[in-house]
Amino acid sequence: MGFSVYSAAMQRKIIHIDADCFYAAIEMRDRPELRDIPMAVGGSAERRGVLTTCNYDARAYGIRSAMPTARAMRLCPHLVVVPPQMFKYREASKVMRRVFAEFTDIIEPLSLDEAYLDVTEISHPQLTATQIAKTIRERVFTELSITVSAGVSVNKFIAKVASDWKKPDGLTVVPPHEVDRFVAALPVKRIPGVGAVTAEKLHRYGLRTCADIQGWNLHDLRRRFGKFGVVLHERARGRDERPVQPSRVRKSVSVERTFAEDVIGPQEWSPIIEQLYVSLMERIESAKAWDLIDKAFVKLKFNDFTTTTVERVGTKAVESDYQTLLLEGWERQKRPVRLIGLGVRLIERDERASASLPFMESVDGG
Ligand code: TTP
Ligand code: MG
Repeated sequence: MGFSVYSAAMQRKIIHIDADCFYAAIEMRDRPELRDIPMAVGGSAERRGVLTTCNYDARAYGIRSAMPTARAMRLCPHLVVVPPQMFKYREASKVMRRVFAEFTDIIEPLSLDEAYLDVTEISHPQLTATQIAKTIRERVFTELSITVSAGVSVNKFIAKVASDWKKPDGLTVVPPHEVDRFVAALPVKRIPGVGAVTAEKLHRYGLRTCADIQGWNLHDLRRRFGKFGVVLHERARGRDERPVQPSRVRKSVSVERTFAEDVIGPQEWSPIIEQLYVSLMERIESAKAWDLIDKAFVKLKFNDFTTTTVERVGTKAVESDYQTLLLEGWERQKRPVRLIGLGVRLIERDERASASLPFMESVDGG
């Protein structure tokens, strides 16, 4: 699971999620007196600090991430600056990722508050990529009381630009048939990777929108912009073949099966479990993960599309443990089942190394 090969004709469905003024949002959540006033998170002006971020009230004054606090205070003398509390942001980030993981395994985190999700395989007419993005936004708000913006489109590039389109608290969908129009009008500085310097250079050549870039051939773009010219050539046409790459450390091995017809309940699923169990064993074998198994887990999706997972310390990849876990999961809803998944959680390789050989940690390097 987690790795997919697409045929050229297959249209991907990518979601990009990015929390709104992330650190500031967490601080405003926890300290209501910081809401509705310009505020920022960062070091103090006296200590020549810089801002990590600021809320949208502060942005109205031209205040930005990475700005020296002293300069921000000149732009807005009543700006309130609070120190960062990283442990809180890490915690919130984990919760966000847990929400994403309820929908797909193909998650590529870019930073604490940002990730790409590939939902090509899990979306279907009753659960479109747009609906998944909506639900994720709602779920994050329920769990964390912060808003995230989302972009939905056919590749990473458009999804990322789209998530920024109606920030904060925005959802922008660029369906396949609108990609060309969306891209043509796009100012070059919106292309990720185009900073102030490149934008300036593009402008000097009269290139202001992606439509302008489309008028240049690959050769000329390469000559003027080097390797990045190739990227410009692609992006200007709305193309981006980069796959969503789940984090390199494999954290689980699993198999799952969606049924053509819902399975009524445990009395029906024995033969299915047997088959799934065999393919799980094969997966573990080919991943050479036998000695990394931490515990067993199961996943059930019910006919109302809710999903539940069950795992317990001490469970192993033996069939009887899966029977027990499945029964426990089913008891939660007692509804017909659309999908069953079996898996094992793995300990991370470097965790194992440091557990058995603590002195190897620095040599191992991950
Ligand atoms: P961003 O997503 O770039 O910014 P943001 O979430 O604050 O605001 P936006 O609504 O525009 O998405 O970065 C996420 C967090 O990373 C941000 O809250 C603080 C931190 N950060 C820094 O510490 N330094 C920086 O220069 C930037 C850009 C972000
Ligand atoms: Mg953000």
